[in-house]
Amino acid sequence: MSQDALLRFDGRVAVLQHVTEQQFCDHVLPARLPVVLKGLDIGCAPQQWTPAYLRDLPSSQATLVGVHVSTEPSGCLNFVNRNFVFKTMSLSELVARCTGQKMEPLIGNGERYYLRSIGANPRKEPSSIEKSFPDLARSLNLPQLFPADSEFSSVLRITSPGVRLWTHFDVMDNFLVQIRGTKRVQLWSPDDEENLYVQGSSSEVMDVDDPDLARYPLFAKACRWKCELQPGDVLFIPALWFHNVYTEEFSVSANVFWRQLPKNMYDKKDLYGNRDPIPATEALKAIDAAAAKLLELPNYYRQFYCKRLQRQLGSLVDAGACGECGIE
Ligand SMILES: O=C(O)CCC(=O)C(=O)O
Repeated sequence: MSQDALLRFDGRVAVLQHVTEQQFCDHVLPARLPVVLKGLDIGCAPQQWTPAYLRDLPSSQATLVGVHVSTEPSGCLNFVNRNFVFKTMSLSELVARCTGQKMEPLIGNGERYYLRSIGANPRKEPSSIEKSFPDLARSLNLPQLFPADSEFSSVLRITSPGVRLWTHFDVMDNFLVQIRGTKRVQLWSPDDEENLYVQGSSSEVMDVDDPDLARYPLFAKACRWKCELQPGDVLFIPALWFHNVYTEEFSVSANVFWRQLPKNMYDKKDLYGNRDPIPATEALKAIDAAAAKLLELPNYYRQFYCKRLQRQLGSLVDAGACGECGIE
C-alpha cells in the first residue's frame, strides 16, 4: 500500500540552524512542535565514536548493559506484545554484535539489538550518561537549551541495523541527539491520540509504514510528521508527541529529557519519563469512579449526565487548534 495514500498531510519537521537558548525558549518551546536543530555544538562524539572506538575502549569491556534482543523478522520492537527479551552484555559485545561481528546467537537466528540505557541503580534513579558512561560523556555535549535544574535524565541508545522502535510518547520534553548513523523519525501530534490505538504510552500499530488498516482503521486519519536525522542533528520532541524511530544502519544516539511542569507533578517512581503526571493520573482515576457511579443509573439518565460531563471536560480544552493536523 502506498504510504502517501494514507496521509491527509505529509508534514516535514522544520529544520533550524544554530538556534540560541534565547531563541529556543522564546520561539521553539512555546510552539510545542518538533524541530530538527542543526549546527549545535554536541562535542566530538560524532567523529570519535566509531564502532571500533566504542568496542575497544577499555571501559566498554567493563561496562555491562541490559539490551533488548529480538528475532522479529520485521525488526519492529513491540512493547505491547513484548517480542524481545533482555540480555546483559558488555558495551563492547553489544557494539560487536550490532556491527555484524560473528558471535554465538543469544536467542536465535536473525537477532537484532537495541540498548536504551537505564540508571546505575535501575530501581532508584533514571539513566545518566555521565554516571554510567563517564568516558563517553567527556566527548559529548548534550544541548543545554533549558534550565539546568530541570534536567531529568540522559540516555544512551545503540541500535543494530533494521530496528524499528514502537510508537510511544513521553511526558517530558526531549532532545534526541544523533551521533552515528542516520535515523528516520515519524511523529504524531498529541491531537492524534484517538487515532493511534494507545495502550499506556505505546501504540498498538506496529509497522507504521505498512499498517494493518483493517484492524486499525482510524490510523489512516492520523497526520504524520517526518524527519531524517544525520550525525550532529538534534531533534526536539515535545512531551506527549508520539514518535516511531527506524534505524537502517548501526546507530548511536543520546537523549536528554527535562521537566517543564513543577517537579512535584511528576510521579516520583517514574524513571523513564513516561508515566502520566500526577494531576492527570488523579483525574483519570476520578473519571473511572464517575463512570462506575453513572453505571448505577438507568440508560436514559446516564446519557443525560454523560453528555453534561463531556461538555464540562470539553470546556477545559483551549479551542486554539486549527486545521486537520491541530497545528496552532
Ligand atoms: O532513537 C530512538 O531509538 C528512540 C528515541 C526515543 O524513543 C526517544 O527519544 O524518546
